[in-house]
Amino acid sequence: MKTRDLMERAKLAKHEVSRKIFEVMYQKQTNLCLSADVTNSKELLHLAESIGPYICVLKTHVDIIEDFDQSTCRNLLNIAHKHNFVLFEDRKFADIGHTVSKQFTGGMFRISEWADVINAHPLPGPGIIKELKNANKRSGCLLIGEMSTNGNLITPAYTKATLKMAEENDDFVIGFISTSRISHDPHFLHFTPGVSLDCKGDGKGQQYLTPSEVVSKRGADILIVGRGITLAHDPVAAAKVYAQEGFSGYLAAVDV
Ligand code: UP6
Repeated sequence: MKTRDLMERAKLAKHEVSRKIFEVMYQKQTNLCLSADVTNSKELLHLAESIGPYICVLKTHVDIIEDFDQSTCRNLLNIAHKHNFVLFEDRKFADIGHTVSKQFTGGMFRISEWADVINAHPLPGPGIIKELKNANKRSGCLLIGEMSTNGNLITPAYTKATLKMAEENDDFVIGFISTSRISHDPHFLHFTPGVSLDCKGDGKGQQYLTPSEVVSKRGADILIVGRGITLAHDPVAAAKVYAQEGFSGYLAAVDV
């Protein structure tokens, strides 16, 4: 990677959303993405409000929220605006183009109306990207090039093909979900899940590395932390620790 300077990377960004993420990372000095995997709107909004000051991105799984509706959505957008972070819906689209475009724009969640960032498995081929892009170019898309889970079927060749697909669609693909740096181009963002200071795994396939391992050694730009924060005795204090460790790791990291 040629540069880790965030404002330099903001200038190189090819999509409005990646530019905004680099700017927010710089303004708030944080590379923490909170994975707010809670099951009701009240808890989601409480996490967004209390952890909001320490994050650049808030990641949701809206389909696990029992009472998600338009008011949840409006409140979440207001909090995101107030605390200056972007919203990432971790829907992991993985179907034929025709289906994903309906899942993205319609149904109960109307993801395209509020999500700044979405993600997709490249498995179905380029049609998935084309149709998501046709449905709504305003959101930026992360391609899942690697996973954090034990025994996942992704191979180096698959990851390489993911990179090629991203490069061919870099007006819409803003980066990757990955556990290592898979592109050396500074305009792409790497989001890394499977981050915990306390655990090595969750007994359900998840594997954890520490913030410094993912940022300094693996070259992540943004660390995704869920239960390490949400299940902590004091989630705000935990978020501050992850944010501090993550960002100091980013600044100290050598180019990889
Ligand atoms: N996630 C992973 N690994 C991946 C891709 N996505 O853990 O390879 C997502 C999960 C969850 C979050 O869906 O929302 O990141 C990790 O949560 P955790 O920190 O509580 O394990």
